[in-house]
Amino acid sequence: MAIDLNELNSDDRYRTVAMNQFNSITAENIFKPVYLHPNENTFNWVEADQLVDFCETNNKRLHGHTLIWHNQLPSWIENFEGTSSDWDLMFKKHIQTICTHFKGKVSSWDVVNEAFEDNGELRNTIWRQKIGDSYIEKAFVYAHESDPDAVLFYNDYNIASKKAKRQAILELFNSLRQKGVPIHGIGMQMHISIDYPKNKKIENALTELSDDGYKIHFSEIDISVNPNGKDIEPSTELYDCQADKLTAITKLYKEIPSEYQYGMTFWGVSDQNTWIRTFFGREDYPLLFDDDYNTKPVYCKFKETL
Ligand code: 9MR
Repeated sequence: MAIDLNELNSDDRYRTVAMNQFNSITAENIFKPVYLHPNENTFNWVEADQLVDFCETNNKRLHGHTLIWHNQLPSWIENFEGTSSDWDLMFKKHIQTICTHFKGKVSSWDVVNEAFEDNGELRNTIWRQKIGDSYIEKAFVYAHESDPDAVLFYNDYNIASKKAKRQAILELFNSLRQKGVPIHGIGMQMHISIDYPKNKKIENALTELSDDGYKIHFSEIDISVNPNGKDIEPSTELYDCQADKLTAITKLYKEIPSEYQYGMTFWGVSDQNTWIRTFFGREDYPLLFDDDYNTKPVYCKFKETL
């Protein structure tokens, strides 16, 4: 599950669920550059290390999200001035200081997040503008140099629904792997809804990625029951559809060879914590637990399917 450290520290219901119901943790925000690397020469480990302690004490696997992304960047990176080799050095130091700090504590990293557009073109991020297309390859090499045991992922959304995006991702990473670049897996975020994308598309994506030898992490699951932002009430019917969707994708996930199943991570615990409500400003109930931390039908059916 994705954890919000403030909730973990302040809400006993949240903490109990986090401790008892999940075996793998991703920080929803505090491992992102704006939190970990607020100034060029300052790294802030305080919150992240608290989460490391929580994971060690409670025997949870910790997944790092994310080293390189175009969002949640500190302003000093956005305003950094220098040649492309200055950028490369800064980028390398960012990645390597973080990977070295968490070596042996973080099992895996989303090394690069959301580098592709849905149409398959490379997103024109600040990293690409300043370092060039090779920033993706370099990020994996640098991360691996600092922590050779970490499992390294590329992470993105719409991998099942957008074929052009998936093909572009596979084309790039297959060619990098042929050159020996250490990329071990692909994170399919799975911000989906009760009827989109169709299960067949999810199945095709799982087959293509695992056939090409990538571990697959369902890295940010939530299942919207109200993607179009209508006025709704949570109903048994909607909750059952949500339970059916999660059951279907879980079964598909379990069909890929076990060595390629990295895990399934939910992007939050209770519906009251979901990013969807804040980000889209709509009513939605996408997670396993309701606003009062009661289990929902989707939780019960998921447990039966596991
Ligand atoms: O859930 C995260 C939310 O709290 C942040 O405000 C937001 C900032 O962009 O990022 C959210 O998490 C994103 C994740 O890091 C990458 N994939 C999409 C997620 C939802 O936006």
